[in-house]
Amino acid sequence: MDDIRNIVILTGAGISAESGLRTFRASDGLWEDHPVEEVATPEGFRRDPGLVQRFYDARRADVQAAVPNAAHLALGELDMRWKGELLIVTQNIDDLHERGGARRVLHMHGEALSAWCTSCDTRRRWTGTLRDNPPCPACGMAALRPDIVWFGEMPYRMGEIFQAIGRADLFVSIGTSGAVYPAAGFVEEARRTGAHTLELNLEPSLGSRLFDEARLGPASELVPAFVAELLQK
Ligand code: BV8
Repeated sequence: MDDIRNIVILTGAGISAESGLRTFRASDGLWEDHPVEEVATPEGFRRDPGLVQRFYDARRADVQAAVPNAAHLALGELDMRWKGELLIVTQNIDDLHERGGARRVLHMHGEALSAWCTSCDTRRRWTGTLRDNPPCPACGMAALRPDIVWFGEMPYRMGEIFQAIGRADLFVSIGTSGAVYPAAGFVEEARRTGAHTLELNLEPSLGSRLFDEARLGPASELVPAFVAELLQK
């Protein structure tokens, strides 16, 4: 990994696993016996808004009770010291990257600590619950939903992500199973535009064969070592 200037890092639930936040695979995609696809979809929200609001109220509380682990802290240090371009594209809805010191973070699937008003389209930080349909502080309508990208919805800031990948010399995927698109397709785009591709994961992901290099192990060990390697260059 020589003459690296611009880096894109994709993270998934695995980077927050050691902070105690359950991954999708570990919970074999179920929540209170509901398939995640059922609660994490606009149809699921229309069918049973209370169930979906409770699902995200629980996630919002879990996120606030969790603390960043060594992997988040290492990426925070990288962000503070890296002189070239760096973009951490996370599929996670927790704020552990930010609390770990990272600034250049893009939440492509939204954020647990944000509420979106479907009436006036404003988004704002939200740390409480939504299950009792509180009024939107901006327009007063009881139209707040989790600011989360559900299955079947377009992920956020895709243009920005593809531009960053187009400029990247290094693309690193950390703690994701490569099960969900378009995130799972980013490594192919990175290869197409000539980046070196590296996977750091507990086990091989569905897209492992697409990476130039794969290191297996827990993020709390692999990520600090990777950052130290980069920064000593
Ligand atoms: C869209 C927010 C189109 C919600 C999430 C058929 C084929 C291909 C695609 C599709 C298809 N049918 C439907 C689709 C599209 C669909 C999709 O990909 N479905 C999958 C199931 C096939 N995608 C979408 O719907 C996306 N939108 O396509 O829009 C469109 C076009 C035009 C106009 C409008 C729309 C939107 C997808 C976003 C859904 N929202 N999250 C919430 O969080 O509640 S997805 C959610 O699951 C995550 O965000 C993540 O993206 C995904 C998978 O999670 P991972 O992060 O990878 O976690 P996972 O548990 O799976 O894996 C953890 C990994 O970590 C494992 O590998 C494990 O080994 C490792 N690990 C564990 N512990 C550690 C560790 N690694 C290191 N250290 C450890 N300690």
